[in-house]
Amino acid sequence: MKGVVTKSTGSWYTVRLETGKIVNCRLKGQFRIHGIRTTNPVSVGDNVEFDLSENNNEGIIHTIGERYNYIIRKSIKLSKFSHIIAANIDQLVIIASIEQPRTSSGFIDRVLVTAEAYHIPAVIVFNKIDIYSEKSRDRYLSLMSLYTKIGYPSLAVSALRGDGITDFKALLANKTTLLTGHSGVGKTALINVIEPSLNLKTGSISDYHLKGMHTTTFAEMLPLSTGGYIIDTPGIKEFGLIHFESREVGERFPEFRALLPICHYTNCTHVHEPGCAVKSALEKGEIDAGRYKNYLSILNDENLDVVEYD
Ligand SMILES: Nc1nc2c(ncn2[C@@H]2O[C@H](COP(=O)(O)OP(=O)(O)O)[C@@H](O)[C@H]2O)c(=O)[nH]1
Ligand SMILES: [Mg+2]
Ligand SMILES: [Zn+2]
Repeated sequence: MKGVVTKSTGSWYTVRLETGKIVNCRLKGQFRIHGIRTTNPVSVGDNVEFDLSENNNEGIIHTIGERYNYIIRKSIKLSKFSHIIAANIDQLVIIASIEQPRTSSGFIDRVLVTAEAYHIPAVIVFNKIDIYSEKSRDRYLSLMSLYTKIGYPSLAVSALRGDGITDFKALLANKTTLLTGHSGVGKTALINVIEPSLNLKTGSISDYHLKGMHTTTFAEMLPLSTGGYIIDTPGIKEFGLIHFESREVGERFPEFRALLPICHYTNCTHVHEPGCAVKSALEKGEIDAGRYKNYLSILNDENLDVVEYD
């Protein structure tokens, strides 16, 4: 039998069949996956094959399908090991807000760079457009046009008023989506609007404290009635905190990457090198000054204002 792992609690795995049926599974013996040393051999999002036990109420996983991507977090206690947060993710959706709370472009760019590093397509969704001042409205419209031009689809929505919800729903249909964004931007509210039956708790202040208390948090995939899943990851806090090699950062900015072949030096970091195509594009206003500033911050590994988020 085949299914996808939607939840894992360490030794038990919740496996969902195509029919929607849920089977609780365990692993058969020891699993070793080549290439990475992990604390969890099977993660949320893994496609698995299993046999049903004799009494038919539990499964024994014997095969794990090849992953086309996965995101990891270094295990704190055993630094040589990684914890796979989720596998086989179709897209990363960043929920942002201009107000209450404000999401900085530095945060957005850092998440985008991380998504690029994992080869996961990213989409930016501005929520709470119902409360924006005129100035905030100009801000999100200019950010939307900036990111769309670079190649990141962007959407404006209001979980409260319903703007853009049809598009948001269509964006998630039949895909496995990892949602991210600062606490309070309305991730849970948006999930509730498109999937009221889930009835998730929004704006709960205990949320953060609960997370802080548990050392290990497990991701969960929520099935959508449109097909597809949303990954709700309490442990995603560390997601944006990857360390990047300086050579690598420019590769993760698509509009910079496109210009690198024109830079005089093949290993140009676009900072001080003569004949840099990125810097000349910046001077001409063809590269966004904010993006360039955020690029320098990531390059210098400044923490920007990466505050707590989930
Ligand atoms: N005005 C307004 N408030 C919203 C909107 N979406 C969410 N909220 C509110 O913002 C707060 C945080 O929402 P929540 O979904 O818990 O955020 P999360 O931490 O990202 O999951 C709650 O009080 C929501 O009611 C929106 O589109 N407009
Ligand atoms: Mg929430
Ligand atoms: Zn350059």
